[in-house]
Amino acid sequence: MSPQANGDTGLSSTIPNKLAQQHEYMPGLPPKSLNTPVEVTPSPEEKAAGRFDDANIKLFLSGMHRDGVVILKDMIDPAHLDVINEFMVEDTKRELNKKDLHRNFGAENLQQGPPLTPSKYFFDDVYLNKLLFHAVNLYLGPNAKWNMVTGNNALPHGVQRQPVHSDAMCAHPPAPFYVVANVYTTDASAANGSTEIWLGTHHFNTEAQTPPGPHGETHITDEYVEERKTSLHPGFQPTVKKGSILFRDMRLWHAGVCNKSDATRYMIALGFSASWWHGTARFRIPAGTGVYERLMHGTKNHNITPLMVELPQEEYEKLRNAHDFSDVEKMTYEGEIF
Ligand SMILES: O=C(O)CCC(=O)C(=O)O
Repeated sequence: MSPQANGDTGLSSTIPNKLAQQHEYMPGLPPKSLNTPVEVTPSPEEKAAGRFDDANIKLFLSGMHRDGVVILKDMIDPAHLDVINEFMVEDTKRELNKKDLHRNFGAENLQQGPPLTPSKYFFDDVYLNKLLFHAVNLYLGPNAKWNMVTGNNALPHGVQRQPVHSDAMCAHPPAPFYVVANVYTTDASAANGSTEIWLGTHHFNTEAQTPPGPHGETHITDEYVEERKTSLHPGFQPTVKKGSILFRDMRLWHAGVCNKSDATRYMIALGFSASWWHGTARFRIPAGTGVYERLMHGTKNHNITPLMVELPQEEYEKLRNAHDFSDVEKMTYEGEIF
């Protein structure tokens, strides 16, 4: 393969040869210089078994360790996401009527949890996706804890973007300890505000972050952002088809950017922690609705432990769109030393 075909121009002649060899060894792994995330597409057999095969495991882990993010393609029935999206469009109208509505980082970005009830909104391929659970265990190790269910809404006609930030706003080990599975309920791209991501930045820690603000929030310092912008790996907005999952290491730099389209861009976020990470988060579910039983049953034998707090339905509904994680949904921010 020529260096041009491999996307690696401007390098010494021996390096493209090495990259070509690497590409033959793992065809699905785009050269690092392309600044493109790995896409892993499960076969019908892998979907039926709920397990990735060895070739896809190799590709997935290579992408995650190199880039900190991978797109898991065609994991969810798009028709299920249409149903959730329809709910979220109506939910957004209700949210926008609220006084003092919180906007994440001051941008046109709302925290909104997806509906878990009534059961017509609870889809197994969204919340109990065996391939997703397999990916979580491959990356975080066995017995991962599932402790976050939330979502982000990039409102139409956005004009204010978020600062580049990492959700791992604490001193953490230089190892995978938390992942977020982002599920867009529509096709997502630069046209409608897909999340800006910065490949390879999961290797940074607090040295790249501003001191914590009043709620513990930090962002990436201008100095680090500017330097990265001029590197081969600036931030960009990926194209993610409805039904695919953007699987990212929590340490990855990213930002909610403007949705310039006319329609809401909604994205579910499911968060999983390594079993050895002592976060105290739990996600809220409505009590007495069967959601608890369904989640316990659906995660059994999949090495995933859901950590939940059951709330009376009314209270749950009030808190579904809570934006702060300072209470039970607090994720990992407290850090830990042991
Ligand atoms: O909605 C998005 O695209 C990302 C939002 C985000 O990163 C945040 O609110 O912290």
